[in-house]
Amino acid sequence: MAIWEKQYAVLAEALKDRGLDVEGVKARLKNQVIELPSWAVGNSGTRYGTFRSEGAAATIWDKIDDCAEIQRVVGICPVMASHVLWDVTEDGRYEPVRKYAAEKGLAIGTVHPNTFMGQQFRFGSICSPWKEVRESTIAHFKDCVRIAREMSSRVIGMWLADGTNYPGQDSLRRRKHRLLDGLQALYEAMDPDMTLLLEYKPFEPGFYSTDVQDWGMSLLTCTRLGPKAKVLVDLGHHYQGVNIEQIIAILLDEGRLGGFHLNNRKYADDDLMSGSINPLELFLIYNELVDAEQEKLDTRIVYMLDQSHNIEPSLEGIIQSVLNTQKAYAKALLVDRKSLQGAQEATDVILANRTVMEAFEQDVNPLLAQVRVEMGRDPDPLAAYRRSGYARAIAAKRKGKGSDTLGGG
Ligand code: RM4
Ligand code: MN
Ligand code: MN
Repeated sequence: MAIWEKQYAVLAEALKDRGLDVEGVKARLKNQVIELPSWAVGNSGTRYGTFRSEGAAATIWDKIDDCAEIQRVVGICPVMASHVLWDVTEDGRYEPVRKYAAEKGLAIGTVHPNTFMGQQFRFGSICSPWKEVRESTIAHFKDCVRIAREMSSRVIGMWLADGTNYPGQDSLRRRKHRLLDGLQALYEAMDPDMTLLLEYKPFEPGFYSTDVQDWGMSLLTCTRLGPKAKVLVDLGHHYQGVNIEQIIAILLDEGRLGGFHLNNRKYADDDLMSGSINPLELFLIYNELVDAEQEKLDTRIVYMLDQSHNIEPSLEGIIQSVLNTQKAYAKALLVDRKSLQGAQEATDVILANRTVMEAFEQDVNPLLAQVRVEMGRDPDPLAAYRRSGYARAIAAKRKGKGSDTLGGG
């Protein structure tokens, strides 16, 4: 018997004693889904440069292979998100992408249009004062709907780099009108069962103003557009000290939380591995999600990683992020909600806080190992990946073919 098996037996016993449905917790952990972004498996970096890895994926086909390998070891990532900018096919057809992914056991998730890379975007995309750019961006949006259909994706993920650099550069109100007009055109082109996820970001590349700068602006825009539009929260897109879990709670309550871009940061939009810098914050976010789940709110939410693996090997960084996120969810599932509610109603601040922290402090590794084994996976996905020799195999096979996603070399 491995040590984790003994630890799992003790933990399961203790949780049952507390009246927790351990089988139910395991079932929910098995149903967790995290989308893998196609672009994260390739070489990615910072604006200062990219450190290349031998064997990094260069084509959409390589990316599918890599995501399938990650899924083989983690078991909760059967979906790959695609970025139209970096995932172009040789002939502009995307039906073969869906087919190849399906052969590898993957579905295609969120489709991301390109609104930032290209000379035409100097003053923005749909908010640009240049009419031709607004029109060509809308035409691109419509093409993204076609691409999504061909790949059987039902979700369009929208991040706009639109903003200005100097006071007076453009009319902030007119830009707001252009924003709504552009998104309205996309919204109308979407199928009735498609969802539009609108991401916000406080600054960069615009350093004076950003057209969708915060969750308020995203929510306002989504409300104007209609029920198919929801807010996407990228965990790196807030100023320091912002209480992200409270934003999550509010959006959940309003039925407008559509998706996450999971990553972690120390300072700004650092795109570090999910749960690597502030695991408590990730846990508290999941605590709100579990709370909403248990109160039967609408929790059809897309969880996607959006990270940049600058120095660590990409696939290992992604696996580690998946495991960290899984851990946060597992801990949140263990919160003693009855005691918590009791303490809250009795205004017992200390006990309420202790109840939440006890779940955070719980070692859930044995529980997750058990879940993985029940799913036919290795209890330690990272070790399984390292043992497989996959990194060596792709380095030999793709020699000299790597390409960069972000940051130029
Ligand atoms: C942004 C944002 C978007 C991503 C771009 C490249 O900061 O996170 O999701 O598509 O970067
Ligand atoms: Mn993002
Ligand atoms: Mn970002």
